[in-house]
Amino acid sequence: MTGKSHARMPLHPAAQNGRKLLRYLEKKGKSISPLLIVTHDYPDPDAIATAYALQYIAKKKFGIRSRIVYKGTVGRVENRAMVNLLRIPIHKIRPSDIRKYDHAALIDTQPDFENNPYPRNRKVTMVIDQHPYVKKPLADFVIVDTECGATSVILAQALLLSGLEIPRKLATALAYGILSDTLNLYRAKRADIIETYLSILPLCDMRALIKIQHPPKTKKFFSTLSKGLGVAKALRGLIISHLGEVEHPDLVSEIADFLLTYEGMERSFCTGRYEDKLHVSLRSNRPTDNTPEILRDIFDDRKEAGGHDMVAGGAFTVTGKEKDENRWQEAESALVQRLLRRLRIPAKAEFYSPFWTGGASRA
Ligand SMILES: [Mn+2]
Repeated sequence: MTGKSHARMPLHPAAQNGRKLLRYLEKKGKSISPLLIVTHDYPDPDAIATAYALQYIAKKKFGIRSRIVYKGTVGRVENRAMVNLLRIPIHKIRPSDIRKYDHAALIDTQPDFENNPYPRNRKVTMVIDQHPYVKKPLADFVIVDTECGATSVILAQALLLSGLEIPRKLATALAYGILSDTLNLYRAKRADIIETYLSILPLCDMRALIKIQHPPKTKKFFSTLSKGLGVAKALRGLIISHLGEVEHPDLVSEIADFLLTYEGMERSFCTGRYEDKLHVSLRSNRPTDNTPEILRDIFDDRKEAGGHDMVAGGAFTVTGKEKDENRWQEAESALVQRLLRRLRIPAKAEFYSPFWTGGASRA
């Protein structure tokens, strides 16, 4: 539909945003170079692909140099496979990065969100995101498209409109970013999301894409999964699992995704302890659920939870240096109590342990 004869046809929303981005970069050019590209903490494929595409366009078309940084880890095996196979240059943020770069682009996150390492008191140059905001982000340039399915869609459109050659690695990253954020396009609410994906797909390295989607998983993953299943409790379409200490926080969302696939389940809720924080994931397959809103409602500090569509996550500090088992447990059970209340499940309703194999005596 983007053939030459249709040049004056109105662009669909993703393409409009792509063009808006190109125009901004053209106007600013080297005045915003070098640019610090900051993703959200524990970046997911969508954040990684978006950052990578922004770096490519900025450099190749406008001569803007940049560095992609994140806080936390790239934990999920799929995400690590993506970064390794496609050789995506993303780096752990260093304190000196904040000092050295005058310009920052926040990707798949916003200045007011708690899930990025950029100081609240520092001016942000660009924001490109899909998450709903409470307060309009303060920045020189803002695109927040809550209906775009994945932030990668905006960058894929910018790339398609830029006239640049599209490297296979980059196309593959964007395709995976779109797939993973939209649950294989299931959550794609607009036709232009699917159009964008289809435009990028022929340019992909299909072998790399399949390897990213099915990477070998570590023993640690299976032992965490085993534990998560063992302690899982379910009632009324809700399945809950407290993983205890985890090797990396992405395991929490991974297990939550997996538990949601148990037949009869509509929502999954998972927690994991990492360093001094409790990491929390909530998943739903009820299209009417505003999952991020549910999670925010059960957090003390609403800013510590977020997400989009039927995916939500968050983290908050529970304990200091002395790891206090009681405080962890209190935090976990307080969340569950609030969640039950929020979902109007009576407190006296009884959980069952669907996968418990440790003996008959367990309550
Ligand atoms: Mn995203």
